[in-house]
Amino acid sequence: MGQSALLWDGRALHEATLAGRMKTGAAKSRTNTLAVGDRVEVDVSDTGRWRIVGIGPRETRLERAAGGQGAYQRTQIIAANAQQALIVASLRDPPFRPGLVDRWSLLARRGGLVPLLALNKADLGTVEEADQAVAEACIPLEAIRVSAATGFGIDELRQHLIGETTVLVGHSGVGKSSLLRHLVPEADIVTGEVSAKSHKGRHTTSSSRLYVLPEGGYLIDTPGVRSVVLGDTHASEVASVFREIAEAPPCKFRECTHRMEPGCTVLAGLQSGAVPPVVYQRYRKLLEEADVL
Ligand SMILES: Nc1nc2c(ncn2[C@@H]2O[C@H](COP(=O)(O)OP(=O)(O)OP(=O)(O)O)[C@@H](O)[C@H]2O)c(=O)[nH]1
Ligand SMILES: [Mg+2]
Ligand SMILES: [Zn+2]
Repeated sequence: MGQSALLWDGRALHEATLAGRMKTGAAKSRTNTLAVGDRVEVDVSDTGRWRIVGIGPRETRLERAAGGQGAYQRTQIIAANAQQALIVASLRDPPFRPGLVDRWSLLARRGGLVPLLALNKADLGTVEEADQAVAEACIPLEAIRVSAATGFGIDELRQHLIGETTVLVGHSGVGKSSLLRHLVPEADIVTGEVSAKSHKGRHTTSSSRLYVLPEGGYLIDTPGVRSVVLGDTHASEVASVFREIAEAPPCKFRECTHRMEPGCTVLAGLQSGAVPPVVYQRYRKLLEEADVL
């Protein structure tokens, strides 16, 4: 979000600009000044112009690294004050990638949001295939199988959203906006085509937006991002994504990264079968990709 925004006052949307002194602060900051979901303080002029003069404290933040290193690392706040992150993935077109779910799950937990999974495009396979994809990947999240094409699972999904602020995240083309269209019927939402060749959706959602759910609560649609960069990450954060690793008994060393340390209960669990190999492989992959501290 740039220097202007749409504000929801509980009844209507208003276009607002950022007050001058806030722009000065924005130039120095290494992140976006305003994020969708922010609660703001406004000043309304005699002529009816809305200006944002302050931003309230953020209860949660979904944030990703956006280039730069060390002290110069920039971040992007994808959404503020959402309680849940609905990670949308598709069974096919684009193919299901558990590693992406892990990354979003880490970012959500880090920012104080509860991650959930919606496996969309269930119509492109059988129910068994959808169940199997989630089971094989040992995804430790509440997982809802849905299809925006047929409406399958939408009622179940709706139950999870009532009264909460939920941000939709996931790769381009997985069907975030299509799901939103079911949930917020009157919304005027643009969706795009997935090219048959690349299986990648065109970036159809170009900026994040908040929608009001008819049953109460809010949904935030975001553009699909190509790279989910974690930035500085502690090994324990990576472990927290995987149930079997997070719940393993304490290792001999408190700072154990579960790679080769003696007295590691995760490595022992891998031997005994308590930690499934697929979980351990994904843990190692995420650990390597993250700039682990
Ligand atoms: N078969 C099938 N196609 C779907 C389903 N949901 C969405 N699609 C199609 O997938 C394509 C992409 O859907 P979008 O809703 O635009 O995807 P998005 O996640 O919002 O994508 P970005 O805005 O680019 O991040 C469109 O052609 C949709 O019609 C589904 O459940 N089944
Ligand atoms: Mg979209
Ligand atoms: Zn260990």
